[in-house]
Amino acid sequence: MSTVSSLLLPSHLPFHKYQGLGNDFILVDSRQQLQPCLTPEQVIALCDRRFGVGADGVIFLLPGQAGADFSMRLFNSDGSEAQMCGNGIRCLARFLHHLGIPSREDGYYIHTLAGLIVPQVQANDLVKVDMGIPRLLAEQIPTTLVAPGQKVIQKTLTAAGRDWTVTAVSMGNPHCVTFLGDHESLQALDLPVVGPQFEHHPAFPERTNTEFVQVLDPTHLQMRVWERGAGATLACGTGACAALVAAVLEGRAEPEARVELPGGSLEILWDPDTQHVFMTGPAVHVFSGTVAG
Ligand code: ZDP
Repeated sequence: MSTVSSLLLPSHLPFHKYQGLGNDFILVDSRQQLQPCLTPEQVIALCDRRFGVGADGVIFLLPGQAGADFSMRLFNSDGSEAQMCGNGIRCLARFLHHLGIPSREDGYYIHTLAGLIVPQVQANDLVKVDMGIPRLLAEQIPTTLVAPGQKVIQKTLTAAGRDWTVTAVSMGNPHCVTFLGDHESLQALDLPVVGPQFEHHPAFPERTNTEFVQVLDPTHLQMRVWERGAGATLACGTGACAALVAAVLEGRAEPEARVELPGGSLEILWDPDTQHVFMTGPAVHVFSGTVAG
């Protein structure tokens, strides 16, 4: 990322830093406002790890709408907005819990650009999230890899000078999942070179998050992620859900599995009865502060 001026930092802004498996966020309490109070340039400046606070993204807590109690908006460290954020919504639930705000019986009802998401705070820093039903049709991803109305399951994508077999899943935001063969190494993958070629591939008009996955056994996956708008992060909640859904669709995994990411593990369940995906993992408050004036 190019150098940003600290002049763009929003003076006197109170914020709360949270992380889920090392995927870190600056949380801004905007319950008194209707819109996010920062420009994309200010988001980029805040997320800068040397000139700013440092984070993978900025999350705004906003008033509820469409029957939900609160709303969440998330901006990536490049200033672009994402529809959903799995690790981020666990952090948001923990923040609401810290504020002493009681949830409904099954969790906090949070409106996102991906619809209603319901995180429930549990013991030991854990939060379990009803992530809703994954969307699989080409126009829902969106992707042009196949015709509208069709699913992208084990289709060929050419990137970084070779063919990859990919499955695409929307968890509200786009994901492109590739399983490595038994003799390929996740560690040897040159993510900073390969990742951007997936992210900006012309077959994904809104860009895409990209997961490279190794199946250790049907209940244990390992993955690395290249995130749209944030690059290589230590974890991606929506990405772990997409990886499990893709593994089930390809007959590689059980509907319930542990997904291991560089920052730690998430438990993912794709409930065969309701089709909803449930994600359980930690969310931790790191510090709160105010941007200098
Ligand atoms: O869709 C996107 O642009 C993602 N980069 C959003 C962030 C996803 C996240 N890492 C997650 O945990 O789902 C926060």
